[in-house]
Amino acid sequence: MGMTNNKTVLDWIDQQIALCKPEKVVWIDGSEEQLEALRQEACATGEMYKLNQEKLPGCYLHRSDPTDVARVESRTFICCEKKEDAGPTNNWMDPKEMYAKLNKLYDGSMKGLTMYVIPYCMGVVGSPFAKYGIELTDSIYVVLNMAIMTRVGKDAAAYLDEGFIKGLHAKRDLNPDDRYIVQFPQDNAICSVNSGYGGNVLQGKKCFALRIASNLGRQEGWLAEHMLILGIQNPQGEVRYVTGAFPSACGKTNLAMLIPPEGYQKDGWKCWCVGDDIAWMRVGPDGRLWAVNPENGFFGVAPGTNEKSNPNALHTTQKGTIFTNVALNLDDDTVWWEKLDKNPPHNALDWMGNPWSPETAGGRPAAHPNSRFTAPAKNCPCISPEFENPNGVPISAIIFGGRRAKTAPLVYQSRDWAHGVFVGSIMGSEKTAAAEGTVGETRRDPMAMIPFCGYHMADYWQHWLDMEKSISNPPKIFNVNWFRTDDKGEFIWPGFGENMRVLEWILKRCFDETGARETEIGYLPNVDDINLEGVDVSRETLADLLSVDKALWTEEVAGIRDFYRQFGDKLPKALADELDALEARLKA
Ligand code: OXD
Ligand code: MN
Repeated sequence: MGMTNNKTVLDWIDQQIALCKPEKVVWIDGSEEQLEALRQEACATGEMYKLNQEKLPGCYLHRSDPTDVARVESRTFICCEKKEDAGPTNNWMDPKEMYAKLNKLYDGSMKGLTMYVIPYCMGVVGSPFAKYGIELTDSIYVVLNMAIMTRVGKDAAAYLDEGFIKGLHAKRDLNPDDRYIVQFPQDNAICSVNSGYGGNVLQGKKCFALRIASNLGRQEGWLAEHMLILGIQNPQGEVRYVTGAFPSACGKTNLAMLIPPEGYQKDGWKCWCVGDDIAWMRVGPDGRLWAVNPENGFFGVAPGTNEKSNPNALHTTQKGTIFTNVALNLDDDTVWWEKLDKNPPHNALDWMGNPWSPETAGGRPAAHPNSRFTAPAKNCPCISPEFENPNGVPISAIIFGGRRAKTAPLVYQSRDWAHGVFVGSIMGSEKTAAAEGTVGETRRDPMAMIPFCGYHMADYWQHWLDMEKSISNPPKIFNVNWFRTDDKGEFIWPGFGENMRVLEWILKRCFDETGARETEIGYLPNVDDINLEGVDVSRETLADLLSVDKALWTEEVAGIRDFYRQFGDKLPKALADELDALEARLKA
């Protein structure tokens, strides 16, 4: 269709056509006419369902196969040449062996089907941060989701000469035993097969923007991170930016779209969302770290999203959104999920398309716990005016967080960059009853990158440590924990919008505008350094939230030693030294 004359691109596509043998090949040009025709086709075949267009204009529902509802870490591979370069936290297979396996699966997989060629851009097209890719897929659902999550079509295709990430996706028969999500860093290539579920097959997101991009960042001297980007505007009108990494189920999307408490709003504070999941960060000419969100939409978890927990996310999903695996309210063709409101529909279909009502469900959820919305970023009421700034936004603070009942205080600041990398490397969450494994056991998830780091985790830490040399004006690094509990297991800190109080302290620390006290684990606020006006938290409770239990931290040191052991002599010496220094301070 003449969207590119690039011979490398065209030859590669021809090879994939010869392999998959589609009946037809269609290039996605990004036009509304073409996308609309595809929506109609998907509705005609039952792949999508058109929702109430008065209440939810441009919105559709899709149900994935019940055996294909989440990312599958056990079937996700990093296929670099040498096993030791993938490290102990990734699955690895020899690239030749993997290609042989995949080629068998792809061979003839698109017979009678259409192959869609999606040229796409991660980042603002033409910006110095942007990277380009092509995903070949036999799924209209993938095309339509990619058109929300990334910039697709002619504009992106015009830049393919700058190099591109090769992506191939075939749904095949969705056999879970032959499901593969594979990254080949040496070839800048991604292959997914036997899945139709978002996180596995929308290749721009985890596969490209994290697993492949983390490799590019290492080679080119920048960082591809699993982080939200949030702008915080103070009453003087100045906007300061933070990025934040959190494991799943820690409220990352809520923090990315935070609404300040009423008192803060009256004083003129505002928050702006730049991104909710991924940050690409480079050193700017001013020596600061600048971040862009390479995505163009949100692929958010639906259950739990409501008018209270995250009104901005809810409003974002009211138009132009694809819902996956939520419940359908048959009375008015709208959608529902657990905790959306207290009025579950009585005449509904659950996420599998079976009749559902609260009376007859017997506790069966209406929506899958990992049901999702794919919504355009521009719908978000608090989307940052800098969202499309090709140079990104300057980062003042990097925040790491997890879910810890006792150990981690509400917030602490690292002593310096290397200590901050240490703080990121020991991130973890305690298992809740919902996750498999022993309740209370800490699952370490350094920088929230365990499933997404495209090379050896210890080399990744070394890359973080090395970045210090090129950042003359580095962001300060912090850790937060919204999840401390009392003796009854109840959360002590109210969280949500009230987290603004912690963000205020963090940003003030970055500009030497507030105090702190030095402890064994880093710098903590004094009780008077956190604003408690207008929130039902006493000074005593805050003091408790800001306490450091030496006995627990001594246990923590032992846990970290255990965790570090698997990285052997690849563990950066700077991190081993940080651990020893922490232990020494606790003993002193
Ligand atoms: C996501 C994830 O879907 O981190 O963003 O799993
Ligand atoms: Mn994520």
